[in-house]
Amino acid sequence: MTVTSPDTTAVGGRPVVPSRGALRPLGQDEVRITGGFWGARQDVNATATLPHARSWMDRLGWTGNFTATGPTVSVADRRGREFTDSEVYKLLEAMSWEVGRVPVGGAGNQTTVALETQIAELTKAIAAAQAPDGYLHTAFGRPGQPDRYSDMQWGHELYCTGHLLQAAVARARTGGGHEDPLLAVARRAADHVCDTFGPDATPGICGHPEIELGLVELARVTGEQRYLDQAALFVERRGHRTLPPHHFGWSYFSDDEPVRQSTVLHGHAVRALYLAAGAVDVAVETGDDELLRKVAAQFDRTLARRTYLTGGMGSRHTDEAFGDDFVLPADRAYSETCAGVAAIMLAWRLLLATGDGRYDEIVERILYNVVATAIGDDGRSFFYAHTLHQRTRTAALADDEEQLGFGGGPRAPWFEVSCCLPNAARLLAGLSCYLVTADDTGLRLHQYADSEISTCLTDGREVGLQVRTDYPDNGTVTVRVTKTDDRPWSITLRVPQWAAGAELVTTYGRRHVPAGDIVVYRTFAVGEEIRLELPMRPRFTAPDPRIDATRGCIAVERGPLVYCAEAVGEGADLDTLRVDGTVPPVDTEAGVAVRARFDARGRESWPYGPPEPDTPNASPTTSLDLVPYHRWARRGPSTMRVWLPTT
Ligand code: FUB
Ligand code: ZN
Repeated sequence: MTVTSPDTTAVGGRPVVPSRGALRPLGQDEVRITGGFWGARQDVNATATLPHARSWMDRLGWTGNFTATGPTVSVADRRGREFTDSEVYKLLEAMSWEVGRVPVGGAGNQTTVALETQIAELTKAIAAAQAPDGYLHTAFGRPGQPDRYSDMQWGHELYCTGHLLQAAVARARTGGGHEDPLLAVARRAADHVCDTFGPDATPGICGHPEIELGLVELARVTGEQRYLDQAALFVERRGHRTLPPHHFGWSYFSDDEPVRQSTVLHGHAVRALYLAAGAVDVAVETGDDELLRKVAAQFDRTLARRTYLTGGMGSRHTDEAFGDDFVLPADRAYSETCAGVAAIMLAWRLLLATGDGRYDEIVERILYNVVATAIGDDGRSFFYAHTLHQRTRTAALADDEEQLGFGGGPRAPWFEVSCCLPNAARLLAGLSCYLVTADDTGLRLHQYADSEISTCLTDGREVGLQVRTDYPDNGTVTVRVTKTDDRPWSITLRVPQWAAGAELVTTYGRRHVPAGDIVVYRTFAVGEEIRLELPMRPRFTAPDPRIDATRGCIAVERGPLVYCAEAVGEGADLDTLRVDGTVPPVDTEAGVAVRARFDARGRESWPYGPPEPDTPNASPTTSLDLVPYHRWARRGPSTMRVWLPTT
């Protein structure tokens, strides 16, 4: 099986370029976000988050590790956990997508020029740290350090290499091209991995999947078959319990059962999701439809039984893992930001492969309720874990206060383990790539954002669209044709499941449209507009009764946004809240409101006792304002809950 021609994929700024599939992804050179909800966040990402992450990585010595551990310098100077190289690579990837988003000569020229300088400087340091045989990791293999690959379980060597390869792919596709020095480093590293772990060499796997994704994408850029073969081998090798036993169990490392035999994602959430995404890439490139079906089925079941309302995944703090089916406690939601990013990566790959619009919905849910929640307004603090119920008031942290340990806690400027911020940053910088695809007959709009689209259809015809919307505040999406010819083609719009009563307005009139994909196929004229009107009414949402932790509660959603009750400062005790589920939530000036009262009765000395009859409470309900979940913890210390007990 030969992967796609190398010459075609080193351009265009796309994170994923499958050689086959139902949909062709458009790149940053074809889709540009011009403003709105995501445009604002992309700007903050560029001007604040990237420099913030860079300064922390410099300050903590993570970037310096590449020079500090050079052949002539003492390894005692190496700083941080064994996976910090990957954070530098993710930052490099984010910087590369940012350069693709605002190319030199564009509006954000100065930022881009500065980024180019940083990319060149970091690339030089990384290249200098690479051993002559291609091995590259700053924590292993030098005198005084553990031997290379002596700790496959925790060493994260191949995990870091995977992120290096993804960064190099981003760089190649956003201007670096095939001759880019980071791509050369990546090729040497990938060759080393293939030499070391190939079919006739060491049969190892990394404790943290990720290399698979990097190898497949590098194969797509370079046309190098052995990278794809190696990725396929890593996927097949997993699940045979070759890693040493650990009290978290083999499932933590996705090494408890072969990928093809799993029925649901389990174990460490980020590991499981990266592996599944890599397996989809392998399946697509090798024509392995059985593997594709298996992973799609695992994801379906995970969505049906192991996913929070926000789209967040992972409910176990100890091992950052998926819980069993329906174990989705709101106050113990882990829902790591990285798991959100990884789930989008998986859903996007499945969407491209199958064309199934259901994947759009989960991408949207995670974007608005995990990714948008993760980062502070100024771009300089972030959530690692995303609780859905904050019982004790969040702490206020100083701007320079690092959070020790793994996850949890309030938005912090930095965590000892800071995988999440550069992960969100790389996604945000390249977000325009997740909005639109091309199919056999035209263009499909998957996510709605102010944007300009200019591309060629499969048959080479040039077409263009302009999208204007205040989504998600307002559900009107106006699509204007900016380039077309005198032959028909299609514009496909997505009507989300929640949008009952949606209407489509074209030059031929107005009509109701059901949830799903709405195809408008005809000969368009330049300037012609199609308007989709999605009703943005607040609505109650009930949980599956098998989720014991939320039984008796309801949540409020409006469009793609999950809402929450938040008590800022010394505000009300949200744990005594009761919402009247018979009175629908309404839009207000302040946002969304429900009828509620605060009346839970507690037991003083012992929290259990005989069941009490449900006596009607005479106290009247009052209007309670809710805020979008992504806005919580932005007004000072607060408590918060998404799931609201009913009267
Ligand atoms: O192990 C590297 C990263 O650190 C994982 O992906 C995150 O879950 C965090 O544990
Ligand atoms: Zn993370």
